[in-house]
Amino acid sequence: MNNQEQQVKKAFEEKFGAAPRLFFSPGRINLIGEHVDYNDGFVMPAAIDKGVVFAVAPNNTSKLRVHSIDMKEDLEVELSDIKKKEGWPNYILGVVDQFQKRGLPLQGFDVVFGGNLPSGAGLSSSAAVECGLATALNTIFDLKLNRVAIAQLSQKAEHTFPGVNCGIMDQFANMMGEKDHVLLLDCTSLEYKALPLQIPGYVIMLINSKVSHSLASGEYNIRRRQCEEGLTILKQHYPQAKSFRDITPEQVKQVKEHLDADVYRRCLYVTEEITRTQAAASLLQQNKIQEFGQLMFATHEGLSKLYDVSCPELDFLVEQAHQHPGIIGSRLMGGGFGGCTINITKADEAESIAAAISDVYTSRFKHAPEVYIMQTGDGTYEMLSQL
Ligand code: GAF
Repeated sequence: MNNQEQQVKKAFEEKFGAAPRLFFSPGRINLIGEHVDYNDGFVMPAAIDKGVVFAVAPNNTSKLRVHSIDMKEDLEVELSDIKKKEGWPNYILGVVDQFQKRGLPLQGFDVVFGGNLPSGAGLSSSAAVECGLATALNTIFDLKLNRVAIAQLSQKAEHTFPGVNCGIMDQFANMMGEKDHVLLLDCTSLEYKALPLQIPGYVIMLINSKVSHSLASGEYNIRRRQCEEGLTILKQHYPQAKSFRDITPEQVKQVKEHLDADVYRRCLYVTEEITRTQAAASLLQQNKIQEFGQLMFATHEGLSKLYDVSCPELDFLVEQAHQHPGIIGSRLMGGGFGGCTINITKADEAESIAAAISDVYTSRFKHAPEVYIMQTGDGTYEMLSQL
């Protein structure tokens, strides 16, 4: 058992005086396909080996009692009184509310949870909390939801309580991830292929700008609304199109004057990114990594100039990456407005490149970035061997 698991288990035993079941729920990275999961596109995420550990047990009361190790706070609520609150409790209460809305019977339970995902880094700690708790409740109360249903329930929980109208990517990667694979996910049908992630001689390096993003700040939901508005107009011009994936960037350009200027740029980005992700999937399967990396740079350009979800710090990190031949692809990852860039980097140069980029970044922004070499991992699981 690693330190994180031991700490969570011990905290549970001390607080609740019972033996819990333990669950691990991972964060995620995404190679390419950004802001297209809620636009019927394709994405290419992977679960990682860092995440959130849950210790959970029924408590024979009518209450849920939760302790967050990272926030050093408690939450105690009657199951009959589930309402929105401020901050982290919403990720818990939203999940409980979704079980109840689906008529799935919960009884009182105790939870302690704690993680090792850097917060605000764009590694989806929110999906890790939602899916981890949902899996634990599904297991201890034997509710028989399958893994995709848990991802969907968790996505809905994020919409209704924290209030972020996210797509399915993060929760799907969290539940369906497979070590050493990325998932090529069709966000319309939820069909997916687990593609082996073998890039000999390269590592996946994240550089955390340490600018804290806040999807809930509203910009994410605004992007989503702009895309919906754009698609409605595009469908009037292209009645055969059911979704963005049936519309080409060229077709968006042809009706530019009918779209609001920002809505036009959002739609152009989305149609380009959907095409790009399909091309990237095919390149990855042919081991054409250099070309794959070029598409990552192109994604960043689109996220920065058309989708307006970058910031000076992320643009700077990607510009720096461009100047190092040892990095073959780089872009902001996740919702944007801060968090990390993802970089495919030569393994034997990663350390020196990280040091060089950290130096120039620190002199430019007066705070240091953090660098992580990522390992993929499995989707949420119960740590059975620890029982
Ligand atoms: C966040 C959301 F939760 C995802 O659904 C996805 O839209 C992502 O931003 C951007 O690709 O992580």
